[in-house]
Amino acid sequence: MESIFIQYGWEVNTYSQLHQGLINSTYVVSTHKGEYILQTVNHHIFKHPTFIDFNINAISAYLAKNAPDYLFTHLEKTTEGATLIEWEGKYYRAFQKIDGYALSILENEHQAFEAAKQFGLFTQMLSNFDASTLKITLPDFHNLSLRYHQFEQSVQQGNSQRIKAAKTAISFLSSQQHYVDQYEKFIQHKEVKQRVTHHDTKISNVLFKQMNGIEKGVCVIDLDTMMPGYFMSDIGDMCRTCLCNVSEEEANLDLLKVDALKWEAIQKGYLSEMQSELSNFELDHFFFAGQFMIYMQALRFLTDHLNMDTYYGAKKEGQNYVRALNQIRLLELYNALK
Ligand code: GN1
Ligand code: MG
Repeated sequence: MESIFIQYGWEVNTYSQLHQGLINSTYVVSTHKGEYILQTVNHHIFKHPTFIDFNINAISAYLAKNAPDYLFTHLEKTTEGATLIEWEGKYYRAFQKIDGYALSILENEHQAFEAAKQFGLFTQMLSNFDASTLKITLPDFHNLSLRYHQFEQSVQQGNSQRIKAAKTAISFLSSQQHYVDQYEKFIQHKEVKQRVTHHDTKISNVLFKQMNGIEKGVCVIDLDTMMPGYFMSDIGDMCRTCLCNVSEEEANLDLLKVDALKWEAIQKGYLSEMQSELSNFELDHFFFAGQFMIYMQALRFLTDHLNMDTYYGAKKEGQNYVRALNQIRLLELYNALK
């Protein structure tokens, strides 16, 4: 780490690792110039860390010119002016730490409104930015047809013991393939547009702050998967992570509850920024967005479990199986809202 600190010209007082996110490693570093967030980019998953760097810098420059007051995680420059460091086979980048806190579970619908408003504002701010100029940091990231195909492959080629034990979950997810057809119809529709999309709008990717006694969303973070995409990805992941009273790690499925008021709040919050941007056809797919993302996440977790956790990793035996079952239960509860 010392060599990284030197490249940024930091005199470091303390640093510690934050245990958030499944993919990258994140540290908070306290220096003589203030606090920074330092991250390694997982280049086994993000094969081209330079693409992420390009995208964040492109958006950063656009916002600095067109919306200088918008709070954004501008990348920190090294003493040589670089925003991405390659060092001993790892990639590093840093941001100034923004004042605020992240939540992993929402307590009330006000927070759901605030979070959705921030994600809506993000896309809205960039509505005149040409999304097609962004690099694709993860090809087919939210391509449900591909995710389904990968799931089928894992059922064919994965660990046979795990496949046997997961029989019920496998047949449930197979029986819900209609979501894939619906997704295909959605993306092919002429009223559907690709915009600058965050693609990881889980609740912990919004920062909150108390302002005059009111809890406000202040900005969105974690822009690695920011690329052209569909609004369904962002709404969907909010539904997936904001409506439930427990996280995707919860193994006791009886504890899961889904809150209809929070669903309303997500819709209101997002539309407070995005109403005029979305077509009627897109607006009609608000509920489907949640089904799409919860279903996809269940597929992804189960696929990884059957493939011996090669993507997400697992700290405990069967962790991705627990997550998959959790998401299946969440999907059932979500559908009951309708
Ligand atoms: C991963 O690393 P993190 O927690 O930001 C994943 C998301 C999943 C999420 C599930 C690049 O995000 O797609 O929704 O885990 N990111 C990638 O917790 O695969
Ligand atoms: Mg992420």
